[in-house]
Amino acid sequence: MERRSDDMASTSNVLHPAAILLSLLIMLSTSVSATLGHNLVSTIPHDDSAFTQGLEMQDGRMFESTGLYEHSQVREISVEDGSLIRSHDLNDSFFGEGLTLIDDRILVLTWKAGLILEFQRDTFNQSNHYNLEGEGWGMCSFEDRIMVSDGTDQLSILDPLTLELTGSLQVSSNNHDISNLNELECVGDKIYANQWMSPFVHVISANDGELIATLDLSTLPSGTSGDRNEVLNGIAWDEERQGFWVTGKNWTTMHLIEVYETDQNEYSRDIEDSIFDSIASEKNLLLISLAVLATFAVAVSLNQPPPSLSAYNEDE
Ligand SMILES: [Ca+2]
Repeated sequence: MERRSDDMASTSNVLHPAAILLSLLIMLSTSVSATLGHNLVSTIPHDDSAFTQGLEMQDGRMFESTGLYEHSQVREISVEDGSLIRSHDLNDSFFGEGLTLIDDRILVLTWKAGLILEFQRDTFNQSNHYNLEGEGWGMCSFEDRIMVSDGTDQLSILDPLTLELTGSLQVSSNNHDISNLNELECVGDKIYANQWMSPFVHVISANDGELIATLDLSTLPSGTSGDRNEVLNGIAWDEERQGFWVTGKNWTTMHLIEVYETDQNEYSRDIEDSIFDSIASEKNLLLISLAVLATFAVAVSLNQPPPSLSAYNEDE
């Protein structure tokens, strides 16, 4: 025990405030999410009457759900040219939202009706419906669970067979406002989430809800008139092409993009910027850190261990 006390006292004499600040910055940087880049691979037409709410691919086929009362549909569209293959009108009383596919079932959310509608994938005949608590915004599915957004920063988890609520996933981030999560895409162990009224797709860990990265798609052309409601919404992973199809509400185009991590220099700048954003947003931590720095600076200038360590030695 005495040996350990000596080590700690000795170490305290060589600690420099700059080293402490560096450690603080490294600590903060570990909680910062990364920024992703994208390449535009190809573009196909998108029906500009489609108020896109959900987009998903299965076995090379693309399915879309659309919203607005009296205009909501579930659709299959050609991934080659964007043309409509088949569609089915939802009841006029339903405002369609996101969709996902489980085997040969298409599940379509309704916004405020408290229902999830089920259609047969190959006929679009409605085969069932399920109750949903709260609002429905976006939906995607893994093999063992369905994820549902409701416009908050929390996702509901449903059983893929019964659609009963089995849990929830709180999405967390130190630096970003991640409310208004909307259309979803489940890929691997991640959830890609459109954020309503923004050009951002947030990449979320499906395991713990932590925000991993954010994709900024503000440079993609929408072809819209600029109506504020015609926002980016709709993301579907294309396994064959190893990219994401993305579009928006009433967009005239749909884009296939490749997603990549930004280059090292740009990534470093993002991290540095984010670090200072973190410091600004974590005022309490900064104040505590300044107090620690002041204490150690005084201790070093007096060439003696800080009071706390002196007390520790005396106790020993
Ligand atoms: Ca999707």
